[in-house]
Amino acid sequence: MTDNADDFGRNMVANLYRHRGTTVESASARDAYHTLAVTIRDRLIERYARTAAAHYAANPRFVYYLSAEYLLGRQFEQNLLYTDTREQARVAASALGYPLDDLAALDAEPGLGNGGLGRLAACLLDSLATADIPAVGYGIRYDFGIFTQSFRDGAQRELPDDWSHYGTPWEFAAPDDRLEVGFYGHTEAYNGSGPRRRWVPGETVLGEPSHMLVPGWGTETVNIIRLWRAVASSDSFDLGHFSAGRYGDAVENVTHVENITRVLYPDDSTELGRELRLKQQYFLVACTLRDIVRRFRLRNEDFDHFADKVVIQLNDTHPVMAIAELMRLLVDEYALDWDRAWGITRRVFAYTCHTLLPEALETWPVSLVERLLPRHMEIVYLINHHFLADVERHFPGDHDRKRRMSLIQEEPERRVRMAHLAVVGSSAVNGVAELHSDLLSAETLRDFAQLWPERFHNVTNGVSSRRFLRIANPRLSGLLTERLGGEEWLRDLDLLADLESHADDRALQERWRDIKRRNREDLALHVKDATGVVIDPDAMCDVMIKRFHEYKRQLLKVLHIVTLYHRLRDDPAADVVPRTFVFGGKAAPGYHAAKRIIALVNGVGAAVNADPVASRRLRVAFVPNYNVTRAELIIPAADLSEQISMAGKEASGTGNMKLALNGAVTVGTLDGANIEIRDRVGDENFFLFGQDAAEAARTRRGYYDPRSFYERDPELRAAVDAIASGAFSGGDRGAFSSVVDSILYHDEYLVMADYRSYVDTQDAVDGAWRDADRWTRMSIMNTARCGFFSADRTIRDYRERVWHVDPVRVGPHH
Ligand code: 26V
Repeated sequence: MTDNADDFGRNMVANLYRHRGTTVESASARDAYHTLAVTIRDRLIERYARTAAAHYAANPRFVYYLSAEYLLGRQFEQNLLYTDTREQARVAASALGYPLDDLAALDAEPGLGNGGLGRLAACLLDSLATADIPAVGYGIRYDFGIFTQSFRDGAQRELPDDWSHYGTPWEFAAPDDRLEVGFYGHTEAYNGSGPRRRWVPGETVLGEPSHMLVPGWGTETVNIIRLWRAVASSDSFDLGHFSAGRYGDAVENVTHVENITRVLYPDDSTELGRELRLKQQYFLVACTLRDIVRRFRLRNEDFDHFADKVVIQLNDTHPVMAIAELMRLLVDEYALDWDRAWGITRRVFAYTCHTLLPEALETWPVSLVERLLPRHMEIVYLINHHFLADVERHFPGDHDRKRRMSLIQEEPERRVRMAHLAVVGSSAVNGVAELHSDLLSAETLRDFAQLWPERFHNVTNGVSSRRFLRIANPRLSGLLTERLGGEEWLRDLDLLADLESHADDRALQERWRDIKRRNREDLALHVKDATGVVIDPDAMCDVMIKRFHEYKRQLLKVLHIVTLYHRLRDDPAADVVPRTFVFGGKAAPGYHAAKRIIALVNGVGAAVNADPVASRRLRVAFVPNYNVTRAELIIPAADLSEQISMAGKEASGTGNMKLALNGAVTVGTLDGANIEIRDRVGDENFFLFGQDAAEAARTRRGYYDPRSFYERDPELRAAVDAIASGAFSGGDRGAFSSVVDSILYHDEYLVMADYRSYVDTQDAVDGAWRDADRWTRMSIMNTARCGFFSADRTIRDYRERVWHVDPVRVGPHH
């Protein structure tokens, strides 16, 4: 593919005719956007064709990443970068009469995920392609992604996210590859080559795949992500009903089937036990395994080689029914005997756990699984039978252990424990940060780690340097490239360490500060636009961006803001550093406590921003609808990164890594990957506070009286009283009483216990900020020492510890 501007422009005009059926003179902005995207896409398709050919020829071992969620972010800028066509595209866009940035802004973000887990999937796929690893990401093509958030009177409102309303240039549907998925029905015995069992589904639906291209950076490899969508067969539409004017009845069956992939469930911590969600999960699994087996059989015959050619990574428990499904395929459809099938299955799967919250460990009622997937229920019982016999051999007579480890929970109702099925059916299990993996082995999955210690690993998460540094922060990237003498750091992030020796260099420091300031100015423009709040680009940018959850403790941040507000109100000359508190994040629509905290942030923000004294130093900006696109805007502007979860609750965090890489200094607890960040950046470049995981666990187990902290600490008391008094709810004392009661009388996440340590540490943050050279040095050190948190390193760890796969080089274009 040629790369000069004339050719690019000619390709684009041809694409405008062919794909939009219009002319240069009458092209709308969307026509121009789409055409430009397609022109960039052409370059990627050509690489993809070569990748597919190389993979076919090599018949290599493939990584199949199974995830119910992908948070890809916008594709336009990334694909410009990965095809190195930005300049050509700029010229071509202006030939159509549009600035490139205006067209890039029309790119829709496919919000097919909730948060950390979905974004991690996207970062890992990027790094897999960059490392030339043969890989396919499998997922669900939701019609509606994570809801669009807005605020009314400070409270969260949810609107549907119709992300592909205008169609998307990045997706290729493959209706010819549709396949059938069964649900419900019964199982029966029959005589094949001996007595056998099989499933007779009561209902079948069609799964249609589409794919999106996943290019690697600086390589020819383009992998794909394959997303499944449920489609009704054309005879599902009832013409008779329609003719009789019964329009709702006419489409009832169509709607019923297509609802399976209608919407992403927006809960990321509590399982609602919804039948439709289990249907989604099985739909993904059934379509995907059929596809994996089909791909295997293109080049291989004997299932004895299956586990050499296939590794399936399970992203949390959502796709774990794949273990039972592969057993069903091998035993029922391909007539392998049970032991041989189990040997293959166990070698194929690997499982990543992303949580420590007990309420987030998925279980499904046996009664539901029996009804929806009757054959899978039988298979789970059989797996359990063999497994418990194994436990009995290792721990004879230890019935309590068998009860704890069983795939079936008995009380208070019988449920299938998906995490147990995942561990039993996998050859490797990993947590996502050192502390998390340790806690999994020592607590959550202790019995399993005792039985099979060799299965348990840590693979610390990482993030894409291409998206979160190069694309999100072009100013800082330009400086890094200049200082490091090229863009090699984008494939070897450890090279950032070279900056360290220049951390006190005056010229570098000044450039660094200037870049931060200009990034804050960009953010200020967006904040003004989106919220009306005016922020001072010279004020410290204090950022807390993540899902709203009690364990993440946005409430602790609120108490700090109220405390500073009170200090200024009591003494307008109080020594408080100018700060902007930037919040972003969504709460699950049914999670009332989190939604009250959102309303409280907005209430406190309104009071602070309107206060003539406090607003001279402090501003609060809650950016609505936080997503990957907003993250790319906020992160480069951040000075302070809030990572303040109760220790022992946040599995890893990845926003913490993105912020540190962009030179934000962390204020945080010893939780998740914060620990590893602090180990690397050094304690002098990190603001630590609060109880550690062991202390927090002890506090929670013992007699804990949150109210005593309130009684002893006047600043804390004043902050809580102000919230209770209606000061942030227009005088309505009831508005936040549930929030106040929860911290005063239960305080599950130790907000009260950690408050004083947090506020004192924030005073130290103020002190450090006042010394601009010291702060800039800390900022530089954070960037310089966080190369470890590249997702490229994470992929190397998965390769060595879990996957044992080799790269396949894709030949150059001739
Ligand atoms: C969990 C659940 C639990 C059951 C109900 C439905 C549902 C839907 C989504 C999820 C995913 C939540 C888990 C998650 O996102 N964990 C985050 O994973 C990040 C990547 O490993 C990690 O950095 C965060 O600490 C962790 O909270």
